[in-house]
Amino acid sequence: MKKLLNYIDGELVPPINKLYLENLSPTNGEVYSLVPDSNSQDVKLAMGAARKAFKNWSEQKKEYRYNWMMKLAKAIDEHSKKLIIAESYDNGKPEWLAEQVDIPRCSANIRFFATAMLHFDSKCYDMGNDGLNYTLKHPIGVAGCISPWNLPLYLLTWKIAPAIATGNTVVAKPSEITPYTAYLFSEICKKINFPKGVINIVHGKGVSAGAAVVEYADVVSFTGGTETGKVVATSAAKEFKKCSLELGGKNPTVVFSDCNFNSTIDVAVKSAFLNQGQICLCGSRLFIEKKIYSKFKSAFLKKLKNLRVGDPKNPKNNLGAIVSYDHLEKIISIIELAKKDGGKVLFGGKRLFLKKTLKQGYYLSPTVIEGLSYKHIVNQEEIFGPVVTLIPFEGEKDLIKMCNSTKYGLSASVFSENISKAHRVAAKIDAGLVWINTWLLRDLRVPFGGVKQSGLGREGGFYSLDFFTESKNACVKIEN
Ligand code: TXE
Repeated sequence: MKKLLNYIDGELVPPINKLYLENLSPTNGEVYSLVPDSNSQDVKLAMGAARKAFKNWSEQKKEYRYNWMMKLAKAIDEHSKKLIIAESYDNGKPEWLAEQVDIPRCSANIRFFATAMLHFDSKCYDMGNDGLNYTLKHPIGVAGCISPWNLPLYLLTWKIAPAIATGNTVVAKPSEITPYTAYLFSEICKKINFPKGVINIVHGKGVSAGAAVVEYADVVSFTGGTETGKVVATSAAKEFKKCSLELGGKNPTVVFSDCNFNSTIDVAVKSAFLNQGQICLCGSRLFIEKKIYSKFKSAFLKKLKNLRVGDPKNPKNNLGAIVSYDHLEKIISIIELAKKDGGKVLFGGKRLFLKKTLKQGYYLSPTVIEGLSYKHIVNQEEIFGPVVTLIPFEGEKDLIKMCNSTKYGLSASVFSENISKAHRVAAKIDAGLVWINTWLLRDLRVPFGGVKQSGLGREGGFYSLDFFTESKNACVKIEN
């Protein structure tokens, strides 16, 4: 049985307590590796390595860090096939999705921030004859980067890259549910002799290893559930640590009668079910203008008939497995609650059992529910699975009230060929990101993050570089 290892001070090492957690593949329900069940002792070791490496790494020229990051990105691309297969097997997503999105984005994240750092500048405030102000942007120290299981290596590199580009060093804690590609990433770092101690990866549970990372890091970047985000923020607040939180969402997809109907159907299906609906940006509440509700419903359901759930290795399959048995059970319990409270399951709603080696895998049909009030808990709480609800609306006032009725505010999509109306609605929806006539069209420079209980702060482009640095203003007296 493969035992994964922590990556500390450039070496791959076992947890000090020699304890391991079982790691299953959701594709077949089988344990296929063991993950270090690290605790604060391992995290302290990693923090020591990161602090030791910080002085040299932070004092090097930007070009030095750029060169190492570009070398790392190249090495990721050279190992992409192995990473794709591993990501799919560990998370359950289709291999084609890992190949088209997850893994290419890992090296893209690293290249993007390595180059962004070369253009990262600051302002000067000229006081004429009196004085001159300039702003220095210094790295903070050791960045604690904690990532979730839905886009494992994609989100881990999205945090590590800006942290090290700005001269910080990192102790990262990947999700214990999907640790494998983080482990392969650390093997790649070791293989190219990436400067020791700059990147450290400690595996383990959130309540032990994760909590220790938050406790000992100088700055914290977290992506995960809203409830966990509250725990992380509370811990970071004790020492006024900068803390970036990317949390859950309950994102509206708004469809007006004057939308481009066929393309809206295609995008709405993708937004609902990509990565088995396990993306914080997925459109899980579909608000359909009343006059086209039944037309949209039948076209949406017809489209679902062509969606295939199955072996993640088969490129013809659209959906793979749900990430874990517990998460599968949580989603099914929400579907049962919806039915109990009068919701009508228009499509799916059941676990699927595949054949032969995959029969113990965690597969679930894409599911569509209608007939629940917008205030019902199924329309209020994030499900984070292939389950969407249809809600008719009349008039913008009614629509905005329903869209903004949840505690979340991450993203939204608005479909209408009337751009003034789409813009007006986009401006009124509580969200950090709004797409008009599209979904998940991403420019890495834009501010990425949520409002309300979807998060704190923004990632992306210079927003990330600003987060991982402290601004210092220097003011010089000008002698006349
Ligand atoms: O997140 P968790 P998970 C949401 C979605 C999902 C829920 C749970 O609702 O159902 O989060 O997903 C570590 N101190 N999103 O389980 O539990 C944990 O080990 C420090 C939205 O992935 O929050 C893991 O590495 N760390 C999100 C990471 O936090 C702790 C994407 C996330 O775990 C910790 C994924 C603690 N006390 C899930 N407890 C998005 N917005 O993209 C746990 N962890």
